[in-house]
Amino acid sequence: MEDFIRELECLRKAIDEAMEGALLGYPCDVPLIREAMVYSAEGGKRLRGAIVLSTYKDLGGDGDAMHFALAIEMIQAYSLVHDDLPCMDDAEMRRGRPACHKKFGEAMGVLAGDALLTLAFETAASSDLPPYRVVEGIKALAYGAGAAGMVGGQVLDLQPEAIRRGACPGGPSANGRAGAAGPSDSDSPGDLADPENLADRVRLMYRLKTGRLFETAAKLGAILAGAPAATVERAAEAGMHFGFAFQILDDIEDAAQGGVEEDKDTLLKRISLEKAREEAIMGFQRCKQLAGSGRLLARLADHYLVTRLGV
Ligand code: GRG
Repeated sequence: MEDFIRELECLRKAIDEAMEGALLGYPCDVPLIREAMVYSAEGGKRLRGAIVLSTYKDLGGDGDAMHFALAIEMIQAYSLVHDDLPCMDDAEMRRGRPACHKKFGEAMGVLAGDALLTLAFETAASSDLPPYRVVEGIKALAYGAGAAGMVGGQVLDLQPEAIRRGACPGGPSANGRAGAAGPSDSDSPGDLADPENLADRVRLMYRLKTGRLFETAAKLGAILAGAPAATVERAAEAGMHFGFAFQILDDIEDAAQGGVEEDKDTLLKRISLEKAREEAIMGFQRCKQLAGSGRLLARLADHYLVTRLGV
């Protein structure tokens, strides 16, 4: 466990340094937007970037995948900045300090998020890795961050009432793209009087909102290393299971601190704390199996199982 923590810390530091260099070195004549971007990109655990780098190395990559680690962390930072806005989650604090819009104002929060999102793609496109892999990587990044991924999940998250009433279309199905992290991948709302269908709505939301970016991280490492399609798929599936379990764990910890808002749909509310905990455990365990022992993603899953779920 010690070695793993050290390795994770090493990757975090490398990503932090590269991020600072990328943002401070970016040719931009407007100091305020740079300041808001630097502020928003600081302080994360860099889990997604670390998964890109370690998967790339584990699968035989012998170049530098840092541009993609930065890109996914820029997307992560943008998503948190926008998620904190008053029109979304309306959160005051992020990463232990005032959220971007609290420090710089709401308009700057929108713009800092926009600038981080666009810079992510410019950064990925500047990678020195083989161009066809870079293009595939950029496609994977866009897919994971957009309507079929994080943005779609955020829409479901914002519409719990509509989902309950059946007014919201089922949303994009994760079917076949990443493997089911929950029991059903249906993209039809089904009978919304049935609690299991409501639970499936939440599972879909978790897969898209949180699972998809972890899926993308592992997938990117594999694509950039030139792994065969089946290996890319397996890495993606491991990442999806990790992200799904990670989101449930976050909900469990929020609930323990009394931090769950009334109008937020969570798996805990739909199927009970104990059953949700079981799904988180299954998700991390499945991730371990798929990622393979010794891999950073498997050790990360193990770390959460042991330290946060007491398994
Ligand atoms: C605004 C398009 C858009 C999307 C936002 C993922 C998301 C979608 C919002 C985050 C909401 C949230 C706090 C979910 C809980 C689980 C989670 C993804 C936490 C943040 O990830 P960490 O813990 O964060 O890896 P750091 O700060 O370490 O990067």
